Amino acid sequence: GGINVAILGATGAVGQELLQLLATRQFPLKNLKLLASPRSAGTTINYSGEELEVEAVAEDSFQDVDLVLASAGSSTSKTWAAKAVAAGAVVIDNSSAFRMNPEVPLVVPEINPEAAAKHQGIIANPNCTTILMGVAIYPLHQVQPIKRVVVSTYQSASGAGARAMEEVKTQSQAILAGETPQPEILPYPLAFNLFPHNSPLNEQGYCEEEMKMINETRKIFNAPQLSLSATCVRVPVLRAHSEAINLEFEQPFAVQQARDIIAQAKGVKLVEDWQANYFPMPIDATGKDEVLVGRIRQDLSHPCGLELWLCGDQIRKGAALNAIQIAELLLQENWLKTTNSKVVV
Ligand code: A2P
Ligand code: 11C
Repeated sequence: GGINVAILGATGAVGQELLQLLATRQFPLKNLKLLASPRSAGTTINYSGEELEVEAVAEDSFQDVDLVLASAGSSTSKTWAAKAVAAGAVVIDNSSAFRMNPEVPLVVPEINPEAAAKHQGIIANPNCTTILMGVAIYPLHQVQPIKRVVVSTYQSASGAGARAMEEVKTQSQAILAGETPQPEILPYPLAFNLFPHNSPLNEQGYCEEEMKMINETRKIFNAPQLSLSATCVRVPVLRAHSEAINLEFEQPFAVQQARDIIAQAKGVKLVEDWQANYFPMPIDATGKDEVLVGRIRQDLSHPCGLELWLCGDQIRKGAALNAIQIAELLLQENWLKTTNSKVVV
């Protein structure tokens, strides 16, 4: 039994997490292929006690591969996803390359598992900040439709990749040693600093990361009219993003009811100790599957508003875990086979 899996971007931050999850979740794996850029070809990665060699992705990489877990950036996905599908594989893609393509399902298993059934070879994994917000607010949205979302993010270095995480550490050490290091991976110094997310800006002044939160949430919730606004900020945290979220409903939403819903919802964990003033923190969310949610309170400025705070492991539920959960869903529902032979893109 088991299926043949290839990880495209195996040497990256998300790729490494995918490997860990495959090893620990009893994933029905027959054969595992590790793919990355030519830079990594020939290096080895330990998987469950076995040294596996990394290969440079190439035309023949997807022969006999059932499932590709891609996390090597959007240009790499654009180059290789269609080739993998043509070779008979299903691709779960972590990049932004196909997310807004109407023919590509954009899936968070806790929210819209049924969307995965209609795939034509590619399923997109949403942006990390979008996934974390989605699993936290969708259970509330199901009870009473959300009218408007205003979110501010505090995004860790991991969202910019393994090298950015390393840069924050070396930069911190250099600054503590009295030096003024030049940033190389990130655009500005992140140690002892923060900056608005540096993805490209549109004419209205929103960056790509903010627009992803807006457009992807609408698609996942199947709520094209939902009003959202976002401000995304990079902070000197290693891994685990935080978000301050303001929700407006049509009618007042009782705080205690919201707490009860969050306490029971899948994929989230209510973390609140009002006496101790203890709420979710990135260090507590790191390495956890659940998105930690707390500080749920009435918005003092609006009778139909709620405020909440969350932290979630960006690499795990924000990326690798969500992708693995999609794969598990495909296996469980027998949706791995492409029902429609048309290849998108
Ligand atoms: P490599 O290590 O060979 O550069 P991160 O998001 O942590 O920066 O990781 C990015 C991942 O994407 C790495 O595994 C990286 O491989 C891979 N990658 C980047 N560019 C390419 C490419 N052109 N072809 C294949 N894999 C790529
Ligand atoms: C960040 N979430 O923290 C971003 C990076 O659309 O998958 C991932 C971009 C994406 O910077």
